[in-house]
This record gives sequence, C-alpha cells and structure tokens, in this order.
Amino acid sequence: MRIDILTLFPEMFAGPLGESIVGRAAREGRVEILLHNIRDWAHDRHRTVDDYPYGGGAGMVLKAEPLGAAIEAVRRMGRPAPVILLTPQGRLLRQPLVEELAGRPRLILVCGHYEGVDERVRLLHVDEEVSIGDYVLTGGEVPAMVLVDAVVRLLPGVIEGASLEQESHHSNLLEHPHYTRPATYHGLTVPPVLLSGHHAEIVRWRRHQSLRRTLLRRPDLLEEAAITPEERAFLEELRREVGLQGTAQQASSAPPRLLLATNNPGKVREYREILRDLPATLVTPADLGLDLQVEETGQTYTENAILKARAYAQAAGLVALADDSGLEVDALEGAPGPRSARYGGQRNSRTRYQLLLKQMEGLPEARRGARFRCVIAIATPAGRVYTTEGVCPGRIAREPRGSGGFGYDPIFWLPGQGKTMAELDPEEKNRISHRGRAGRKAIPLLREVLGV
Ligand code: 6GU
Repeated sequence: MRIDILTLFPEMFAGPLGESIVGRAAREGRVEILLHNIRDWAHDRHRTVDDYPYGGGAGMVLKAEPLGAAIEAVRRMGRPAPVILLTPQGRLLRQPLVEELAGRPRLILVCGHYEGVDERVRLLHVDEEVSIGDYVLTGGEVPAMVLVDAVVRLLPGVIEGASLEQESHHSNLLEHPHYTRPATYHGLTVPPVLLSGHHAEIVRWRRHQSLRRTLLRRPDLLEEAAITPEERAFLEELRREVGLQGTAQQASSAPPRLLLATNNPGKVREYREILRDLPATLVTPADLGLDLQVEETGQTYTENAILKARAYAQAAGLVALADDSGLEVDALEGAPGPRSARYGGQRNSRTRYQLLLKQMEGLPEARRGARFRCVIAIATPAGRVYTTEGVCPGRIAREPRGSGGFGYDPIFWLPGQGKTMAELDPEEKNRISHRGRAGRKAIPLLREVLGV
C-alpha cells in the first residue's frame, strides 16, 4: 500500500511512523509512506499557506490555492486514490472504516490545520472526511498518524492473523482481560481458570469476560455484535445483575451514592470530611441495612482493602470505598503493620497500644520512628478496582495523650505538630494523616467511576 500525507509539519511524523510495527512494515516494503509539505506549493514571496477568514472571527484558514495545487499534484504522482481530509467534522473512524481503507492500494491523507480549510478545497479536491473522535485537536497530523497506524497493522504480513481475530472491535466486542507472570501482583492474583490448562473453560471464560466488559463499558457495540442465543441469555442475566442500578441512577439527577465500607464511626466521620467536595451521597453499611463480615485474610493493606471494597460493592450494587491501614514501627521491623487492628490478639485499641508502649519501653527517641499507612480501594459493582496510598511519618510517644481520633492515635507523636494524632483537631488531622492523603488522591478516581 502507498500512503501520501500532505501536511504543514512533515517532521511530526518521523517518530510515530518510523518506530515499532509501522516502522517495520515500512522497512519490509509492506507500506510506503510519502510526506509532502503543503508549503512547497505556496509560490508567493512569504510562501503563505493561511489567511484571515472572510467575515471575520478568530483563527486562520488554510488558503485554497496552495492546498488545492498540492492535492492535485500529489494525486497525479501515482495510481488513483481517494483524498481523505482529516477534520473533526468528518465521518468517525471506527474499525469497519479502517478495514475498508486497508483494502485500498493507495490513500492520500490531507491534514487540516488552524480553524479549517477553505470550503472550496473540500468541494473540489476532497473525496472523504474523517474524524478520530469527538474532541478537538490542533491539527490533522495526529489523526493521520492514528489512521495510518490502524490501517497498516491490518496489511498482510504486518501482524499475526490470530491476534487480529481476537482483538477489541474485531467482532464488535471489547477484549477480555490479559494476565502474564507473576501470578500475584500487589496482592492481586490471576483468575484460577487461566492456570487450569483447561482450554475449553478458558475460551468460555474469556468470551464471558468480553461480553461483560462490552455490556458495562460500551453497550452501544452490542447492537452490531455477532452473539449466539446462549450469549444473549447470559447478557440478559448480567443486565439484571448490574444494569438495573446503572439505569436507575442515570435516569435521576440525584447525586450518585458512594458506600463507605466500614463499620468504624471514627473512619466514617473522617471520610465525610476528606470527601466533602465530592458531589456524591456517602452511605454506610448500616444505612443500607447491610451486615457483611469480610474476613481480612490478605497479607497486605492493598489486599485487605480490595477484599472489603469488592465484597461491599458487589453486595450493595454501589461503588464502594474501603481502606486498610496500620502502624509501622521501625524498632519492631514494621510491626504491627497490616495486622494493626488485631495486634497481640487484643480486642480493644487501648490494650493494643498499651502492649506496643510496653514493647518500646526505654527505647531512645532516635529508635521510636514509625509511620501510619493507609491504602484505599475503590471497587465498582462490576468488579473494577482502583487503589491509592497515603503515609504519615511520626514517632511512638512515651505515653498516650489526647482523646480524638481512634486506634493508635494517642501514642503517635507528630514532631512537626508537637502533639499526638489524638490531640489534633479533625481538620488538622485530615490535612496530614495517612487517610487524608490517600483520600485526597482517591477523589479524581471517584469522580471518574461515579461519573461526577
Ligand atoms: Cl481529524 N482533526 C482535528 N483537528 N481534530 C480532531 C480530529 C481531526 N478528529 C478528532 N479531533
């Protein structure tokens, strides 16, 4: 295939088209990409290519004369080819259009720029207009690279046939999740079926994951997807399982609900403050009449936070936020760590911190270093998970002080504040605490998953 690209910025293409798979395809002669500078057809003293719009208004317009001459000159350089103008007003580039273009022996791509091209160029010299999505870019160069990349990978010999058949959009479904080694990463394990060696089961699992993802993320694609009656039934079931809440929430203009997956009133209070700018209604398990016992069997904060968030999100059908936090004492090699809430088998927080103070007895200031760490997990009912982490450094005090907060707060000394965590007012605590830090990092993620 031959692709001619007309642009004001030919240098922009060297990197993206010279590297990786497209670069290799060009070196192997599977595609020939020719760049033409539109300015070479501007023949006045200043080689002008743009001008002010008739009728006034902001920005510049690509002049008809040099661009039209450039297109016609390039058209004559080889066999007939469609002239495609990249513009946000064009037909949306989707995989079927990519497949159609990949079947042509030659393409001529014209990169629009500035506010646009003179309307008469469109009428006289352009066969097709293509956009890569509903957003505005500074010019057609990046869209042209996108188009070339999408087309070239479909050319014979560029990519193994099997990868093409499996991939997103080939059959109008999104792809299933992928995993490679290691088997455990940050406490997250690979779905056991993928390790089972049972090929038919794996194919089935992957197909179900594809259907599930497509339903949750791009339901519009399902209308044109090739799906068996059995798979339709599976989708119906999924819709009932996860879809109801989605549609109910979209229909109302009420803020979405976020489930704080904790039964600790102290934490709930802190999160209400930390997340107060988030346009969502915070609810607790008690508000929903939900009584779940999630066993914290994980080895890490992340694992435990995810276990809780997942379980609550699934049970409530709401986005859920859970955390796991702990105190890490240097002299105790990081203990109590993720086991902070069960340290020494003690059932209440006062006896836990008294045990810790006893272990630290007599240790000098220099050996009392410690930090609070908090990992937040956000889970969606569909099983997506995000995490954030916050750390607050400090020291183990000689004796408990203060009555605010909870857990180990009375023995956690903050040298910068000259107070223990339990002596801070709530606002100050949220500003510096591990939970406050992790929580603020979670806000953009929450905005995204809640769609606010
Ligand atoms: Cl093709 N051009 C520009 N300037 N912006 C775009 C686009 C094209 N497609 C999406 N946004």
